[in-house]
Amino acid sequence: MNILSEIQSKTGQLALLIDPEKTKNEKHLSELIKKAEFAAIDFFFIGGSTVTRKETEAVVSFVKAHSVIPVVLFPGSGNQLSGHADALLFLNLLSGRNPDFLIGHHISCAEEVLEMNIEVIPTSYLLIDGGKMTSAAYVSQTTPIPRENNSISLKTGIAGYLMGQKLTYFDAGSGALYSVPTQLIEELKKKIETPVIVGGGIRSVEQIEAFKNAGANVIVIGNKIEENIDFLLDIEAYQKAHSETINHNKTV
Ligand code: 1GP
Repeated sequence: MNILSEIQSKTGQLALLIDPEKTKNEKHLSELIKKAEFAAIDFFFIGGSTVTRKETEAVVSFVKAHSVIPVVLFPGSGNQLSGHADALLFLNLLSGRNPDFLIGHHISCAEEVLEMNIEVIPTSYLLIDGGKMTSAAYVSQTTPIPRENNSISLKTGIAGYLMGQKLTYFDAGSGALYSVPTQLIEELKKKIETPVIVGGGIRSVEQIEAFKNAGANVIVIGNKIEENIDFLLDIEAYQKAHSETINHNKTV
C-alpha cells in the first residue's frame, strides 16, 4: 500500500497519535488497537517529542503484530525510527528557524532511513500557535506561527510545496487550547494540490467534521484519546452516521 496515495485519496481520514512514552502497557495498547479498529481509524501515527528509539521500536512492532491499520512514523527526532512501520513522515519544520529540525536530524538518520526501505514522505511541518506552549515548540526551540496570521502560514505551506514537500502538516501542538483555523486549510487547498494533515487540540466530532469540510485529508487525534479512550466510541458513531448519510444520499 502506498501511504501517500491513501492520504491523498480522500478528505476526513482519521489518525490516532500514539506517543510511545505515554503508552502504559501492552494491555492498554491492545485495548487502544481494538477500539481504533472498531472506530475505523485510518492510520496510527507514532511519535512524540522526547521518545527513545527503543520505545518507538517496541510500540511499532506491537501495533504491526496486532493490527492491520497502517503505521506512520511521526518522529520528534532522528532516532524515532522503525523499519517495521509502513511510512515515515520526513518532517521539515518550516515554521521554525532551527537548523537541527530543518536538516540536522535528517542528516544524522539519512543512511539508516535509506536502508530501511520504508516509504518516506517529505512533509512541510508547520507549528501554529495553539494558545499555550507545547512540547513540540519547546523541544524544537522554535516559535510557532501566530494563529491569526494565515498569510504567513499560507506562504510557508506554499514555499514547502515549491521545495518539493509532498504534504503539509499543520499542527497546533499536542494539547493545544485552540486547533488550527479551518480557513487556513481551505485557503491552502485552493492554491496547491498536495494533501493536508491537521492536528493539535482536536477534541470533538464537531471539530473533525469541520476539518473534513475544510478539506483536510487526515485529522490527527492524540490527547483526547489518551484522556478518554472511549472517545473512539464517539468516533465510531460519527463514522457510522456519516456513512449512513452517504448511502442514503446515494439511494435518493
Ligand atoms: C500533535 O497533532 C498532534 O502533534 C495531536 O495533538 O494530542 O492535541 O490531539 P493532540
